[in-house]
Amino acid sequence: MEVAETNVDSDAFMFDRDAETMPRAALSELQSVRLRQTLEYAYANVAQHKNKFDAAGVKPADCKDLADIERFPFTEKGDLRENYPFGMFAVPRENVVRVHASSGTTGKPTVVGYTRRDLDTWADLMARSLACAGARPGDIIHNAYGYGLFTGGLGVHYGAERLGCTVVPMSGGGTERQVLLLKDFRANVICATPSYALNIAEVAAGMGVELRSDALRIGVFGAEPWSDAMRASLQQRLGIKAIDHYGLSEVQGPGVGGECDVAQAGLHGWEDHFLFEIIDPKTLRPLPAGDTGELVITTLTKQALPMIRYRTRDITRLDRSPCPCGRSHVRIMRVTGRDDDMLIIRGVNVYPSQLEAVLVGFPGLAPHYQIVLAREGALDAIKLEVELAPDAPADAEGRERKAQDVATHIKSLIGVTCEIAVKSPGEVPRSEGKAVRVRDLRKK
Ligand code: DLL
Repeated sequence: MEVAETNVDSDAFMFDRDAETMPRAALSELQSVRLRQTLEYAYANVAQHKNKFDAAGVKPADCKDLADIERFPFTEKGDLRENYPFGMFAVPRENVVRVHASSGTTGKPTVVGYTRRDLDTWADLMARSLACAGARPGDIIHNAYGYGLFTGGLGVHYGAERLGCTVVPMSGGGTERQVLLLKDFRANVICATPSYALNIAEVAAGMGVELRSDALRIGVFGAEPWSDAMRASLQQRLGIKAIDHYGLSEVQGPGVGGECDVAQAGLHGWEDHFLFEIIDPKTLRPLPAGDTGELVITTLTKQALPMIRYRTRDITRLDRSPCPCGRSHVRIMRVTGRDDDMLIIRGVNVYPSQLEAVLVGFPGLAPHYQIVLAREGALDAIKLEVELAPDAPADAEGRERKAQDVATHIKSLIGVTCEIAVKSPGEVPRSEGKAVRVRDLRKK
């Protein structure tokens, strides 16, 4: 009986109504109270925050309303590195019941920690995000985010359990097995990076397995930038609604913001637990409402690792217009990339996801690509490796034509001139987690 009851597709599971539809004024009031508490808590318990507040000449009591946040100093990845591994925890290490870490391409990893209450909040927010994406209690959730130090696997896992779903804890890799279990278990929801989901779809096609079914409805994709072209491709190949999902380990992991299945247009950032700002990454000043810039996040309820004005480096804008789903929380628009991922190709600023928007769905090309940076003499050279679709003409003439065609489109749509290398099917590396979009061969 119980199962039947929790399976009912009722509104009760779609919203944590009180929290998700809270009127704006009440939400701002809640944020003000929690912000003030967080500033006081961080100042009293984390030496790094205290020292930075003191150096900037501000005290927690100077925060009278939300706009005063701009008087407080930023926190950056470097602060975590300097205090490696546990130096920014606001609670005794014994009260930290879990750590995660990001590998970090250079230097030491960044380590993050959670108290029991932090894990509880995380599971709640992840469950909220999954429900917002259209998942329901009783659904089978195939979780192909990596388990381990990466926050994706365990973060999604506990949220799915909290929602009352059946979790299949796959992690990344073993792609043929992923295909078999997706099919045999009749998963309703697939969670993965978009690039890995594409890999799974392609391997399924190669195995002759049809993943589109009346069971599989939703993909919850995030942890890397992706384009609307990629969304269209995933929706078509898997027969699902592809929903964007955002988070980062320094402020929690997944569950910071999630798209709704109603609008599929921007990620509802959970403002009862986070304060979102957009700054100009050069002047570090807040930008006018709606402008595009760097997302900065302050945690409002974290115990183990409160974060004050964390500079995410993610480039986006905030949309406060009402969403047709009825949720009152701000929408973080699609993150196009990180300011440190921006390429400067012959003087033009380009994010890999802009190139992706041209390449995915391009006639005769498979949706895989890599950008190779090399040094030619004193100049940086950029080569774009694209891959032929299995049925496209693969002779020298066909490749040359395709290269010219791609170069022309990129020039006219993005305004940059790129050298194009046309690879054979399967030659561009596939992802099992976060895709490596840029291969940097330049000598340091
Ligand atoms: O990637 C957490 C996560 C797991 C998010 C599963 C979504 C799903 P980190 O490894 O710390 O945490 O990487 C965070 O990934 O600052 C962005 O640059 C990027 N990112 C995450 N989600 C998106 C997204 C997890 N939906 C960094 N779109 C962030 C674009 C994203 N970029």
